[in-house]
Amino acid sequence: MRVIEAFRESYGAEPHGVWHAPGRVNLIGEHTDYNDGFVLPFAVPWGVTAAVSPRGDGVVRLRSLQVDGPAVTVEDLDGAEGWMRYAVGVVWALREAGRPVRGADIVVDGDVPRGAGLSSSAALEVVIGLALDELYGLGLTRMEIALLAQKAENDFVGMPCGIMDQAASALCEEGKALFLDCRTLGTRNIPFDLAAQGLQLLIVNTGVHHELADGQYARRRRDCESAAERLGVDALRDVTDLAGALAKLSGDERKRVQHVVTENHRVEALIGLLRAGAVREIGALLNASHLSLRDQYEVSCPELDVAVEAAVRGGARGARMTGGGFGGSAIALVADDRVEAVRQAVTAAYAERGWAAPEIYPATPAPGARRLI
Ligand code: GAF
Repeated sequence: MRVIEAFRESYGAEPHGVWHAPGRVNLIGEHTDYNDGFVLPFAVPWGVTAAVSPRGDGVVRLRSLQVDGPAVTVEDLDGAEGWMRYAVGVVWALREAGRPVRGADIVVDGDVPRGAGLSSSAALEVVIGLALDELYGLGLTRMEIALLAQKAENDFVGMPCGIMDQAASALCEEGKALFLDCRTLGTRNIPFDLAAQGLQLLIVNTGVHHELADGQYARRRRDCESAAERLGVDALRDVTDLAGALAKLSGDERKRVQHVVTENHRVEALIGLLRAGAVREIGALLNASHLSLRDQYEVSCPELDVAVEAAVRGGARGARMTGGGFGGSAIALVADDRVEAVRQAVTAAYAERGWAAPEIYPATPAPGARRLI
């Protein structure tokens, strides 16, 4: 295993163990997690693998096989830079929580496709959290690991994300999607077997990330919080009379509420269809989610819209952007015999606009974080 060889080469010893945590796609329930709402992600077969040993001092040494150069020694966690902040942020969060975590030697190897928006950062946080939990005998639950990973991202990296990505990486199961109530943190692993129905879920990786969009995520959060305050509810999850709420709001707040409230209903409706064995019928909900994210939440972009429209035109049963938006990936639910047509339709639509061809690959629900060795 590459990560073990690199560990030996960097630190002159065998790692105490090797762990893996996956990235995720979100089937539905977008921008609902920080509104105390519902999400339905599943783990993808790509993620971050980490070889880790504990250290008796407070030092963290880190190396990534995706970055040239030798291991970096971090003595002062605050001084860590770039990708390393996601990893040492977890050490910081554990110490903040009063956990007796000293140092660690770490080598990571990631295979989440670049620019895909499939949560490689959450995978990195969760794999470090799981490794340290086991190496230091902390006895944390999977949800506690996810919450510490989220705290690292919120308070150490400075990205105000919700809990979805970390929870998906820590708690998903093979062949299942994870229903998560982001208020109660209750979860249910729901069978999501597409192959049995002659279906595939294609990921269309636009490969773009619109830099101008940075800061938009935090702005959307603020829109939601100010709307909740105006409506006198703790979170938008609590809006029960949508028409009444919309009548009290205007502008961006009105649009954001329209999205969040209807998106929560779409998650529940989709779960109802899965329970009824009607996975072929979920396409309309995916399409509606995309339109709502595009027009009400305003987090899509031309590359995502073209991918979704072309996929549907090519015969997908439904398609939508997935994740935070402004680039990353779209997903398309496609019958086996339409996969080639959808692939061609999306590729042609990109070529017409002079855009680089997007990568398109099927995703099946993979297992969540686990120890490999
Ligand atoms: C990003 C965030 F990290 C998640 O918490 C979630 O809000 C998502 O965007 C949108 O649904 O992935």
